[in-house]
Amino acid sequence: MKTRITELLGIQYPIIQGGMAWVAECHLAAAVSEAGGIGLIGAGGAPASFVREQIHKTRELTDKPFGVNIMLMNPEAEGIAEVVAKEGVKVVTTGAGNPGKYMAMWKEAGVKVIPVVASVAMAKMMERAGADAVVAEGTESGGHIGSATTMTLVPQVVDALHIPVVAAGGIADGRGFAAAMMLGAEGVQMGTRFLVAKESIVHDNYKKKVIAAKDIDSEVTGLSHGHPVRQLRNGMTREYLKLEKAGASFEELEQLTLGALRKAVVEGDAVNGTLMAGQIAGLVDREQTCAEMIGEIMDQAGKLLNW
Ligand code: TUI
Repeated sequence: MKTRITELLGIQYPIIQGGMAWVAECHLAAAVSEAGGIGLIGAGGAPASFVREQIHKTRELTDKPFGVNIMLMNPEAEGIAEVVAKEGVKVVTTGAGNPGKYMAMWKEAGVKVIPVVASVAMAKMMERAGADAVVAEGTESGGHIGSATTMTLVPQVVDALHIPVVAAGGIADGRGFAAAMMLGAEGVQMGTRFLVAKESIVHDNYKKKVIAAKDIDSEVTGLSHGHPVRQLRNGMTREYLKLEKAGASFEELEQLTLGALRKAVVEGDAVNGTLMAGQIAGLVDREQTCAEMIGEIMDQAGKLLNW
């Protein structure tokens, strides 16, 4: 299967693993790359030294290309951007901001740049700034989200750009993959399905919640202060939404969420932790290896698309 994304990244299948903070570390990234997609190390809120270490560990686990995702709200984003250039990783993806100021440095280092965008305006800005591709991420996604749905965003971004577009948000099987291709995407990015991979270090309590989740089990917190985050409904979201409705300040709400993602991923606190997951969690029903997941998806998509 060949698209401009497989060519750009030198990979077998155009499947990018989402750069999930705390979740996407060397084991998951290497497993996805070994399976023919491209794995990412999710820098999240980590320091640059951690990211460098993770790059070295991933290189020990695979000879295949992999990348780094930088969450641009991280105060250490600049240092991480430099590590990515110095280490010469294959590709960098970015989220939650505009990576324009790092673009020249990355291009000079030969790093492919694929910003994650949630609007046509941002997508066009990224193409003008020299991006190699974009990920158009719909509001179905887990974590920090925009407002447009994948179904509406992807074809509009495809029409507005010349560079290839990767679809994200609500994709977890071969049908979603095939649908994304029909919308004009040349690859997909998936987070929620890989969250429950055998190679994912996510605490079992968290994985079980994703596997048990039904179609309407996610909530969006933080809409009132402009940082909407999709996560599974639990004690944390109930408390947050109650405070948010009562007009709590950003600082007050921050207190509640501080460290909550780590609490869910590392400690397995499924009540007070933030269980970030996309709306497609209802479709994700078992733990498998990344190779099994990718094999199944490509098999199903291949039949639908007559490859
Ligand atoms: O970044 C994501 N998803 C994320 S980041 C994250 S870490 C976090 N942890 C706790 C609380 C909040 C966040 C969890 N999930 N996805 C990519 C994405 N980027 N979605 C939306 C955007 C985006 C939004 C605005 C990209 C650019 C943008 O532009 C704003 C600007 O600066 O012009």
